[in-house]
Amino acid sequence: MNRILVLITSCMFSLVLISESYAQQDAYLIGDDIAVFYPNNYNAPSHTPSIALLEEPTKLGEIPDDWNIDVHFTEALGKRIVEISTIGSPDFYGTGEVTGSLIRNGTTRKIWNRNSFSYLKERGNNLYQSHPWVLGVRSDGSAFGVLADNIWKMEVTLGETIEFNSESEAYRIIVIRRDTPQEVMQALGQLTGTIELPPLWSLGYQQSRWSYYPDTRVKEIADSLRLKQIPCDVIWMDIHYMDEYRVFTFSPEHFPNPTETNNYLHNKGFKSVWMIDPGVKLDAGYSVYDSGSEVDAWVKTNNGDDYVGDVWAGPSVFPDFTQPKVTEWWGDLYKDFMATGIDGVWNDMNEPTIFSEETNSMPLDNQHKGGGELPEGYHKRYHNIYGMLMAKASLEGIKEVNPDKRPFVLTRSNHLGGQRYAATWNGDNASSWEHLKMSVPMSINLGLSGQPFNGPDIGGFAGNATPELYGHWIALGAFYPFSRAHSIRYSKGHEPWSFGTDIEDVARTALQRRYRLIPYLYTQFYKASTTGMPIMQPAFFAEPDNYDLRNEQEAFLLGSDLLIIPKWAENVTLPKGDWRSISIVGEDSGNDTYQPDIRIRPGAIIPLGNIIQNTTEYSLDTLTLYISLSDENTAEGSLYHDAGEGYGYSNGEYVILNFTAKASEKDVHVNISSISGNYSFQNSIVQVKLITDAGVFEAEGKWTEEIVVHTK
Ligand code: MIG
Repeated sequence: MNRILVLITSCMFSLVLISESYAQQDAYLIGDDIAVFYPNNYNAPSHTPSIALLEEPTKLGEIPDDWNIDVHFTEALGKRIVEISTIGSPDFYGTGEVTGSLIRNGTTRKIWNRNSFSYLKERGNNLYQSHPWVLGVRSDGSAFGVLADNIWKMEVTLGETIEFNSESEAYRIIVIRRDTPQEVMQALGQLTGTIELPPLWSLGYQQSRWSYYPDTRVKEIADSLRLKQIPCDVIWMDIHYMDEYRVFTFSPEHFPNPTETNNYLHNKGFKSVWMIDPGVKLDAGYSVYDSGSEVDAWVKTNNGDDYVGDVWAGPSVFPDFTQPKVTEWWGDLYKDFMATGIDGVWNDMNEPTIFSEETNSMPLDNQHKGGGELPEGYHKRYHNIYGMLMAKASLEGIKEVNPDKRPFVLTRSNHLGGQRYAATWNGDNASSWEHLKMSVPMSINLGLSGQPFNGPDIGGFAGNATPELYGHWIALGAFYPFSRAHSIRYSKGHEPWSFGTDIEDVARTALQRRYRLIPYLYTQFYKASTTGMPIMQPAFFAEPDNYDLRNEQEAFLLGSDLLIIPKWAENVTLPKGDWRSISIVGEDSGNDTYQPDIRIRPGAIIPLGNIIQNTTEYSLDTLTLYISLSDENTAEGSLYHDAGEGYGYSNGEYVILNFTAKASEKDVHVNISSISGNYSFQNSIVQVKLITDAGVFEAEGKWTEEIVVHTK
């Protein structure tokens, strides 16, 4: 009776008023200055368990009196709207994988996973991933984060206020308040999880194209990299390795012996990553189709039939990853697959993309059965997390096959929190200057949305790069957290030698720089995995209260201690202080056409290793410390080190070295101030390079002793 009354009144209301305002049902603290806001018509079963959050929030206290971020729930035209108003005029960031400029103010972004070749759909406002998340930074550098805990299609508009709207049932909002943007990122990491510490090899340079085949071509690429002494860790296998695009199979013609191919790569210090798409060819007699049908694995149409859509393999069916029995079956498929010596998995097309549909994806009334924690629901509800659930199922399968190895999954589609399962790349960009330049704010905003392990296709995917463009792209690409060159089929390949010997030299130098920086880079990955801190950071992280840095989107920070300034940058604003240029492989970036300028933060100590050809050669036997003193004549830095593989680190088999440097009148004294962990490592020499205005001063010593650099 009551319900009918409410229905009638709310119908009348929406007819008369169009917009209806909801009071908050409840709001309370769920962490230190982290609050949750519920609309009064919140219906928990339609939104829980949360997909983005690690755990269901619990009440820890009341909203404090000085709370200054208002959350207002309304409804209009069948959409549930939330307006979040904040004091000051904050700059907005985040919102996931986005085109356009670093600052998101004045934009509307559709939160709906979608294949977008060359970022052409909706003028680039709608890409492969969904992150209902906004970071706000006020003029004084104080910051906040807003998370809409909803997996449905949404829009976020960033104007005077932050406004989310969705056709879903009303959803809750979580707000984080902090003194700095860095602290907001850490809080996001606590709420939604962080990346797992990846295998060291995944930090290396990676070579891909659509596709290297047959297997002899793969070996040729690997041989050329070694012959030409271009550092590289990974070769990628795109869809042509499969038997007529059947996932989990190998082409008898082109890859008759994948184990032998993987062995060949391993013997030369390479790892291999192979693609797996979600679509399974509808083909009785094909073992994956048969075993999936046996567990009734497929997403259903509204009539309850298996849904069939066209992808590479032709008419195909799609696993329903909301069902535990399906993820288990899917995970098991990796057993034989990984047994061939495959090191990592690339999940593509998982928006999901379907060629035969006008929408390019599944009908919204397709049915997912759920099970375990997830309720049954239409595709409309689960669309945005289809890719995330696939990546999770892949990850779990791989971990079960190789419990002692760190997994590596790359996924094209994902959702807020999905950094827990997979790294990502920025989809099908184009070989254009615009896309090279845009890759910087894109990657930064993905990092500011909780996904630090990302990078675009180096060289650009669609179209053909010119030698100049490729040269600039690989020179910069050495500094993306995920550093992989890739290219569309029939295009000019993006191998370092594809554009002549001059550009080959550019690529070699660029990648040598990356490999020398691995001790520093790995330390940043360690921090990302333990704190949620992005790896590629906006320049304003150096000085959150310096308003001039807020839209710096050409130069960026790699970790907190290195500033990377692309050669094509036209208009950079740098943080205050004497960020000095460093040369690390003999390059002279000041006079180089391609290599970005690398600047070291005053007060930082950066650990570097040797130039190596791949991470199997990695060691700390020779360690170099680049030091630049602060105005107080001190510096500090740290280094994380472990076996680079496996889980020994979770049992204390790691070391963290903390370095300090302090100037006396004539000398600078460099020490290891503290060590934690008990991983034992070889080190015969530590070289110190003190970067000053008067030049570079050098010294050598042992890591167990103080090293003194004479400066006079
Ligand atoms: O319809 O597997 O984004 O990296 O090379 C294209 C072929 C399917 C899209 C991916 C791209 C990959 C390509 N895939």
